[in-house]
Order: sequence, then C-alpha cells, then structure tokens
Amino acid sequence: MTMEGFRVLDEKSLREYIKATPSLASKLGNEVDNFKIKEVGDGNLNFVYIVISPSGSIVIKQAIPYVRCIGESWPMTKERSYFEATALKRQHEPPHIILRKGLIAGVEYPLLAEHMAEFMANTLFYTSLLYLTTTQHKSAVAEFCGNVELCRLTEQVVFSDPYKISEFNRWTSPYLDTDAEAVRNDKILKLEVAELKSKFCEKTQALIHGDLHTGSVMVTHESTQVIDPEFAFYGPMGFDIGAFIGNLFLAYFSQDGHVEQGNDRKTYKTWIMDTIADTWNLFYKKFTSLWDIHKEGPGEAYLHEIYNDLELRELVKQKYMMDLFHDSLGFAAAKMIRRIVGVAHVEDFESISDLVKRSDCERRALEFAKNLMKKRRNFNTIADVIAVAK
Ligand code: ADP
Ligand code: SR1
Ligand code: MG
Ligand code: MG
Ligand code: MG
Repeated sequence: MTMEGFRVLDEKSLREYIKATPSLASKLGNEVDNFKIKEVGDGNLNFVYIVISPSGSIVIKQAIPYVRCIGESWPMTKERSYFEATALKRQHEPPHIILRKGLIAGVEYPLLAEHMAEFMANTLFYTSLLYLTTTQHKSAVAEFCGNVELCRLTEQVVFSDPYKISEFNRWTSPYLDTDAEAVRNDKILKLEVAELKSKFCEKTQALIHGDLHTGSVMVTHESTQVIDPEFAFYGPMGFDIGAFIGNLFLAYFSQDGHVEQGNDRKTYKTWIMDTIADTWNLFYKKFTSLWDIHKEGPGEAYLHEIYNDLELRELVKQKYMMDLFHDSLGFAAAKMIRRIVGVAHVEDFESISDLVKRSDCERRALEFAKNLMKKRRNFNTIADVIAVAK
C-alpha cells in the first residue's frame, strides 16, 4: 500500500480538486465557485461526497488508506477503489435509498426479489465456467486476484474473529456475553466455518460482488441498483447470495424491535420472508434458464459432447444448484453471526435503543444462524429454511 502523495479529502481540498479537474468541473457546468459539497458516507470504510451545482451533480467516493470506522490503526489498501471501479464498469452505475434503511422503516419493495435474482443470475452465470472457457476464466480470475487486502479483511471479520477473542469483536453486553462465549466454544460451528472459509479462499467460481448486504443495494419501488463492489473478486457464488439473504434474515429478526403503536410489523415480516423465498426461487429459475440457453455455448464446465443428454443434464443441474443452495445458506449464516458478535454491526439492530429488546432480537437471529450453518445440508428448499426461522 502506498501513502505517497496521498491526502484525505475535506470540503476545501475537494473543492480545489474539482476546480483543477476539467472532467469533473464540466459535469457541474463549470460553475466552479457555485457548488455545494456534503459528506454522506455512512459505511465502515470510505468517505462519500455529493457535489451539487445548479447545472449538475456528482458523487465522489474516496478510499482512505485505513478502515474508517476503526481509524489509522487498521491500515487498508486504498487501491480497493480500482476493483470497485472495474467491477462497476462491468455491472452498472448507482442511485436511490439504501435498502437497509427502507427495511428498518418497514417499506415493501415489490420488485426487489426479482431484480436481485436477475442481478445475481446475470453477474454470476456470465462470469462462471458455465459460460466462459477456462482460458477466459483464468485471465478474469487473474485480473481480480490482486484484491488481496479486501479479501483478507473478510477472512478476518467474517470467518475468524467471531470465533476467537479479538480486540475488534463487540456485542450487546452484558446481555449477549454468554452467547458470544458460546460461539467461541462451539466445536461443530468452528468445523463448519472452516469449510466455508476454505470455500471463500479457494473457490474461484464467479466474479462476486463480495459485500452484497442490504447496505449495498439502493432502491425505489420500481428500481434496484447495486453499489459498493470494492470487495469484488472471483469467489464462491454462494457468498453473494448468502450475503443478501442473510441480511434479509437480520432485517426479519430485527422487526420486533421496530414495532410501533398501531404497527406490529407482522405483515412486514411476512413480506420479508416472501422476498427471501422469491429471491432464491427466482434466482434458481433465471440462472438455470441462462444455463439452458447457453448449453451449447463456450462454457467449458460441462462440455456439450459429454452432457448432451436430457436426463444427465438434469442430474448435473440439480447437483450444482443444491451445492450452491447449501453454500448460500452457510454463507448467509456466517454473515449473520459476524454482524452480532463481530466488529461491524448492522443498523437494523443498532437502531433499537432498548438494549434488552435489541439483544432479544439478536439472540434469536444468532441461534437461527448457528443452526443454519450446522444443518444447512439438511435443507432442500428455501421454504424449509423459512419455516425454521419463523
Ligand atoms: P462504503 O464502502 O464505505 O460502505 P458506499 O459505497 O457504500 O461506501 O457509500 C457509502 C454511502 O454513500 C452509501 O451507503 C450511500 O448512502 C451513499 N452513496 C454511495 N454511492 C452513492 C450514489 N451513487 N448515490 C447516492 N448515494 C450514494
Ligand atoms: C471492519 S469490517 C467493515 C465491513 O464493512 C464493509 O462493508 C464489509 O462488510 C466489511 O466487512
Ligand atoms: Mg457500503
Ligand atoms: Mg460499507
Ligand atoms: Mg464498501
């Protein structure tokens, strides 16, 4: 990581930077002395500025050389912005409100499951060996294999720290003290998380977003946009599907903490569960239909000469999708556990100010997640998973 020539932007220096950068100034109609700057970053890592002039607006995101929510004691490569920019070019550009905030407010998004299923099916299928030749796939893997520090951050905060004593871990204390200790002493859980960590580190299945929680999705009723792919690399598909579904489960378990007078959130909880089910089921449909469409295409995982048989193709598909389902459930569980006893928590729970209520919600989520991680291979359908969560 290089610090040479680096400075953290503030309003004044950003103003000078924009003035001196014609490609940015032109987007603001060159009204260089007439624009407003506001820092809106609410994430854990970076600073985000919205710059508005009467003739246009831009969003500027600065990756600083350390973890923002911790400080300079946790250095982090600023070159992560390269991977974010490269992945954005492959995917698409942002707008709208952060989904997590909508879920806390109890807003339903009728097209969310369909849009996320579509996003994941497209980004995962077209970057996998179901579509690419092994030559194309290897060069794509190589392009992203330098995103080491961001991967190492995930390895630490998702797959390691929650299962050991770490200065970074926290939980709603003292209420969850014994629950956090139970995670650290759970041998079966540690066996399972090791398997998931090994998949995360070793399985270059597709270009994954790498941080696909509900804070990386921006929504309106009609539209859904995915942002913040700075963790993108070739990894297991289930890590993205699990991140999204796991964070919807967190939203579900937090709802009892957001009950207001006249709104028990029962209907909303049902909507979240339906959205989880629809996300997986629609993903399954879209992903396998892409596979069918491209079965004679360039993808080298299952060569057409060998798998040109309907029954065999069905068998292969079922096995692939069941393995992916179990991976997704395992990663969903890991992503839930880290948000309750690890370093970075979620606003879904953090915004519940009554700590007894908050810890009750968190404990239910944690118990569900532990069970999900251990028993994931016993589930055949998403409906079975939801029945257990309920
Ligand atoms: P971090 O990597 O620190 O999580 P994000 O890319 O998620 O940073 O950006 C932090 C916040 O900035 C987002 O949660 C969102 O509120 C806001 N933001 C980011 N990109 C945009 C955008 N294109 N338009 C509007 N707001 C944005
Ligand atoms: C120090 S952990 C910070 C977390 O925020 C990012 O959005 C990732 O989820 C990362 O794990
Ligand atoms: Mg973010
Ligand atoms: Mg973030
Ligand atoms: Mg980020």
